[in-house]
Amino acid sequence: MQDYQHEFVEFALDLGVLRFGEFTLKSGRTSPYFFNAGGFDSGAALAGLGRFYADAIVDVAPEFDVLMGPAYKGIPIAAAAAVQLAERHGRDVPWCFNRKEAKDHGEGGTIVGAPLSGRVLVVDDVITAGTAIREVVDIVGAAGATVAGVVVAVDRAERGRGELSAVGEVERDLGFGVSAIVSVDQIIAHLEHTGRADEHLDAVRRYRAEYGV
Ligand code: OMP
Repeated sequence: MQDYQHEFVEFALDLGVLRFGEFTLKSGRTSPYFFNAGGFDSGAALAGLGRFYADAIVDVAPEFDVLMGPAYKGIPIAAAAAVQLAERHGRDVPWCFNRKEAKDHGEGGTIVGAPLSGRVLVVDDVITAGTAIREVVDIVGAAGATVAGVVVAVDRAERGRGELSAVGEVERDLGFGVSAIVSVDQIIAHLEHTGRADEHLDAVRRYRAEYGV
């Protein structure tokens, strides 16, 4: 595990973005932990988030023509990552996001920002069962563009539709890679290493054993 991954888990814990309790997920599963990207709710928090994504993009993302943040939670992530790619890495990349509902006046359409064309790097918050990512693939495909890869903050490493992991299924079915700043195993390793959230560790391990791969 890299230093930046430890730092990212600390950052998310400090901001209460990574929290413990009882949460119902989109998949219907009841999880003892949750990553709420909406909790990066100040300028400094968003700048920090953008740095982690930008570092991860430089580190692991494939070549791409445009950065895309799916509505809603991907939008500030794409904006923050684009800023930090320019500021810290000297890479001024085009970026865009989609609207959930098409607009029929003004500039119209569902895509805001740079044209959604060519090789698209999608940035989003979390992958659990892979549903959200499959929806984005449809949006990108409808624009005549191709998803080159996906970068998320957290890979919960859970089963997708079958016995494979959600990431494994997406990679097999859709033919691009999904990378994460951290996986749940790295979160667990960080908690074990630091002793933080010690009282929740067993519940997270049990959940991982039940739904993980
Ligand atoms: P899937 O579509 O099942 O992959 O779930 C991913 C989505 O669930 C994310 O884009 C979030 O909207 C939401 N989510 C979180 O934000 N944080 C979590 O820790 C877990 C989920 C979730 O519901 O699975």
